Amino acid sequence: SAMKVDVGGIVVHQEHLSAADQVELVEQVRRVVRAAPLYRPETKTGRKMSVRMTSAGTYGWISDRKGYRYERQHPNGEDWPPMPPMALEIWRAVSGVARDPQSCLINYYDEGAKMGLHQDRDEADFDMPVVSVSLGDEALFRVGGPKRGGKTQSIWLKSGDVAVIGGPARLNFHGIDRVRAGSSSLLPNGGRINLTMRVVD
Ligand code: MD3
Ligand code: FE
Repeated sequence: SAMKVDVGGIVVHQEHLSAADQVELVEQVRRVVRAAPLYRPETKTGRKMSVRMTSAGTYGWISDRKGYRYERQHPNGEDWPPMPPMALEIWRAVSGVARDPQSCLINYYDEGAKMGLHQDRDEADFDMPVVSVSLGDEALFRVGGPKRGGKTQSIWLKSGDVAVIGGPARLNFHGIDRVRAGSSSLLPNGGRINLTMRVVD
């Protein structure tokens, strides 16, 4: 089984997915993206995020001029497609909880995309963990404590890594500083995909 490392209370299962499993999961993600296209969410202030997003499952995370929240439909008005079966399988293997996730957020980072330090607080029950799967180019992930401005630690997340965020780390600030373009050949057009599974309500 994979090597586990702890970074700021987040358990990263390095190389959790074999090369063949990564290819299969990317195919399942492509099926979602064909039905629910990636788009760049707007923030309240009208700026577009650099990360492209879509979702699968009962709920998707969205942001627009009204703010951010979970919704049952893509901004195009259609229900989100079913969660990729392999994503659900990964959750069941590593989450440590009996409930299944209700949302799988799909983030796509091209060269230059990043995600500023933030907390994930849009879910009802912070006792429920978050499970994240990295595919494609490596990304410099940063995690701090539960207050903005504290010390942070960084780790390069690589294709096939699975991170489990639970317990006290669940409300820690975190973000993606940058993506190392060309570091993986998994995605034909390069870039990075991150899947984030959550229980929402
Ligand atoms: C640490 N995504 O979608 S996943 C997000 O790589 C998000 O796309 C990043 O942060 C990405 O909200 C990081 C790993 C992750 C997810 C949730 C966390 C780390 C976390 C919640 C609390 C602390
Ligand atoms: Fe987050």
